[in-house]
Amino acid sequence: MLDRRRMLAGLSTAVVATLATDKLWAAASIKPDDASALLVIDVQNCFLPGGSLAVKEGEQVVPVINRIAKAFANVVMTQDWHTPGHVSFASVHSGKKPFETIDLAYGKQVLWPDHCVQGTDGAALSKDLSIPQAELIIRKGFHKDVDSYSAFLEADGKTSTGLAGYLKARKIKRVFVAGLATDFCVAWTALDARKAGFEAYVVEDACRGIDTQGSLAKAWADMAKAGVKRIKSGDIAVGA
Ligand code: VGL
Ligand code: ZN
Repeated sequence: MLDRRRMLAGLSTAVVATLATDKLWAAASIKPDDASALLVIDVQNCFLPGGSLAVKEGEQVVPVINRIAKAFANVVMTQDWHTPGHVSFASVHSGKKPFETIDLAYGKQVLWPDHCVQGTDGAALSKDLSIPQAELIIRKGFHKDVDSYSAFLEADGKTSTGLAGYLKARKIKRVFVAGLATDFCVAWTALDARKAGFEAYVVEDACRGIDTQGSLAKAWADMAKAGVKRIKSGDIAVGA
């Protein structure tokens, strides 16, 4: 017969075991497979400290991305890649300042400081990224009159970058999105990934946001509604 003390001891062992199992499970429950791709969005000098559109704490995503990238056989990086005098630059709209908005033929456009001009050092990927296995670098925003936050579709909502076709041809089913900025290029990429039929995960601590006019809260709400999963880098199993 079990006495009360032994019963309690047995119970607490079971509780501890359950907690420990839960914790291990939560610590690294997602194992990227061959049908998974990491999309590293716009980790470019312009968005890093000293850049013309520096994202607060932007540099902090780099070590996190380098670490999780080890878990991925498939990595695509993006570069915001604007023409000089791009329509998204406040400097080409007289009387307008960065972070104000204007109405363009395709909808509302936030105006930005000049950034990520083709071929400039500001448009270069961070030299601290270390993802030698990355297979594709996709450039976007290179049409002078159309912006492109999303790695899939330009802001006109119809011009494709070709990324969905590439990923489908490579038999990718799920994408993990990281980089800059959470509320613009990361969010628009994750939303378009869902629209194109991919499972989409955003790795929260591998991203940082700009947060202008409530954009960050809105982006998370839009992503939740679209079925984008919000995870942390610790949820991804890296290494053996
Ligand atoms: C981005 C604003 C303008 C981004 C790009 O990478 O999130 N944001 N261009
Ligand atoms: Zn841009």
